[in-house]
Amino acid sequence: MSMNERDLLEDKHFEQVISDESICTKENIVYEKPETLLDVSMHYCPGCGHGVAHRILAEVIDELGIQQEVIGVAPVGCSVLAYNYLNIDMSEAAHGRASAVATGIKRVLPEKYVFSYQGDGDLAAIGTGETIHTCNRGENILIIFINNGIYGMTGGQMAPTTLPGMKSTTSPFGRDVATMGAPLKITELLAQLPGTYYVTRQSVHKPLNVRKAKKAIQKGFEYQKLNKGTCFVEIVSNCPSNWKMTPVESNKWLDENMLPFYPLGDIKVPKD
Ligand SMILES: Cc1ncc(C[n+]2csc(CCOP(=O)(O)OP(=O)(O)O)c2C)c(N)n1
Ligand code: SF4
Ligand SMILES: [Mg+2]
Repeated sequence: MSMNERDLLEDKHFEQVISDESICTKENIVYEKPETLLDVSMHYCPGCGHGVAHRILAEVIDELGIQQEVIGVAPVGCSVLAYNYLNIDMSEAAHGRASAVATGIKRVLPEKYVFSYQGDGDLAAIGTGETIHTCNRGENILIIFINNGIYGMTGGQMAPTTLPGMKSTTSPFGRDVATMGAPLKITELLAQLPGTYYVTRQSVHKPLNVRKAKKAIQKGFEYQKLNKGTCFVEIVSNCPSNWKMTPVESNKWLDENMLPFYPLGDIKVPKD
């Protein structure tokens, strides 16, 4: 049998298997694209946590059935194009201003579910003022905060969240706390403010953590209906490209270095 004939036979066999209706049943489906996630290629680097975070956000929106009721605000940073991936109403905000834009949208349309999606440079550097005052006012929005310890989009500069000793393009010998300050644990800080209702830190580097992060986003939306204040979900994430690691190495590094400094779990939970 020639190579060509063998290939044809294998193709035929493959077609038989995947077209076999007894296998391709609804019960056997283990993976489906959420409706809220558009069927387009994402620009994220391979293994980047942004893609996983988008997926679970889309799944929650589908499962709560709020696709027509939700409005998102995209940041500046690698997730600047989030509106191209989520099939919902979205607005763009200038760098750092997403929570202020979300505040305006929620106040004009209080019946809608409103969230911002922001990186650490966006939320904890240029947008520190907006973030603190949004949370202090207790705006009824959900803030999703992707902390990868670096300015991803612009080429890996030091962020407020960069770990002590961690190398970046602007701290090539590692972050020196004496001259560059200590990393800002903005999530713990925001939990102190009376306006925050639910504050939690999660990650998406392992399947169990992905499920927990998804649950946290779900709670953030559910609590929004109670009008009790700001819900804040931090997701500790990776940046394989600027950390200069493979995706697997970056998740291991995250586990061993990011999580001891940014421990996972709820920081503020509703009392009633
Ligand atoms: C006013 C303003 N200042 C600076 C920039 C340049 N800039 C774009 S993205 C970015 C950092 C993004 O980092 P982060 O928010 O952590 O998002 P990531 O890319 O890591 O997800 C900066 C400084 C800008 N676009 N606008
Ligand atoms: S640069 Fe980093 S944060 Fe940005 S898409 Fe690539 S891996 Fe993700
Ligand atoms: Mg970042």
